[in-house]
Amino acid sequence: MMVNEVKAFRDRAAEKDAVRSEIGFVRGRNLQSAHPCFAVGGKPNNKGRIHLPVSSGCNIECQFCDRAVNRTEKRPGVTGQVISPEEALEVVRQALELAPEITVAGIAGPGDTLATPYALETFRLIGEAFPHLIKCMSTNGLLLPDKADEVIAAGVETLTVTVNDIYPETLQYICGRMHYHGKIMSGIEGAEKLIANQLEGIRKAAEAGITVKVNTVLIPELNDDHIGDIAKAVAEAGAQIYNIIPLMPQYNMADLLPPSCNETDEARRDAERYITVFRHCQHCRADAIGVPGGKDYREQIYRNRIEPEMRFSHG
Ligand code: CLF
Ligand code: SF4
Repeated sequence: MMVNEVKAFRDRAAEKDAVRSEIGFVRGRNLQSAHPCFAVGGKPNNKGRIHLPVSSGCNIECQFCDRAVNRTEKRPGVTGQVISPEEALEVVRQALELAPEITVAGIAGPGDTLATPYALETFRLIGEAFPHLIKCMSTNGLLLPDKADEVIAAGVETLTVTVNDIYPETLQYICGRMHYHGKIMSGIEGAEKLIANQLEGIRKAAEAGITVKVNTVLIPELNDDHIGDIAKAVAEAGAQIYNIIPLMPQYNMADLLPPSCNETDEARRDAERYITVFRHCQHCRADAIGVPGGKDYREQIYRNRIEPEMRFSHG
């Protein structure tokens, strides 16, 4: 390599290191190496997470979402069972014996974590019993401004908010009806409320020192031509990392085509102009246990308590 090439290579490496160290720290641990979903760069970090399926209820009706109880599907919103916060403690204890590489206790459904009180109750219990685990919550954000103080008090350290659009004209066709403060909202009015609450919730959480990631489901012909705008808005609100999940066509979007790999790559490049992009997402089930993409221990842990198959109603 010529001297100038070596210098350029070193500059690029230094820039990447700077971005990684900006992702955030939890109790002195760099999330880049301690949390599987905050590992930016070319390689995953081989840390594990346990998802605790304590939250079955939801307060919105994403038009691609089909929550289900079964043992076979590998996608978000699916679990083999719903457990109580107390049962979650025993599940974590067993999982850590089988998979000590687990560093994160996450709650990602199968519904929304703030629509019912069980996720926050579980985090409080986990914080007492397993203080070394990073507490990670995923939410649609509708109730985040209302519940931010409780989320902070429960010790949540990393938070994912799913923001599928920042324009109500398109979001209204993605988020469906929502139940908010005893009222049913839909159309532009509902979408505006969801966007406002998500951005306000991200601001509150980030200001409190929680590291915020945003997930966006990439939906052709709805949000695919303005992913950069979404990334910019959530970065300005305080999010530090961004994950684009290609649409898995289900429910009222079952007839849509998912985006191609090229379209997904293009959306990631669009987002990367504003925010660091995470590229190792494994579209985890709500009861996944282990390193994302590696061996899953859920069958071993839940062997004796698989519930009958069912689908949740959107009604
Ligand atoms: Fe779970 Fe999500 Fe926390 Fe990770 S998953 S709540 S941030 S601990 Fe990770 Fe799985 Fe992708 Fe989610 S690979 S689906 S981004
Ligand atoms: Fe499904 Fe949307 Fe509710 Fe998540 S927020 S459980 S994707 S309807």
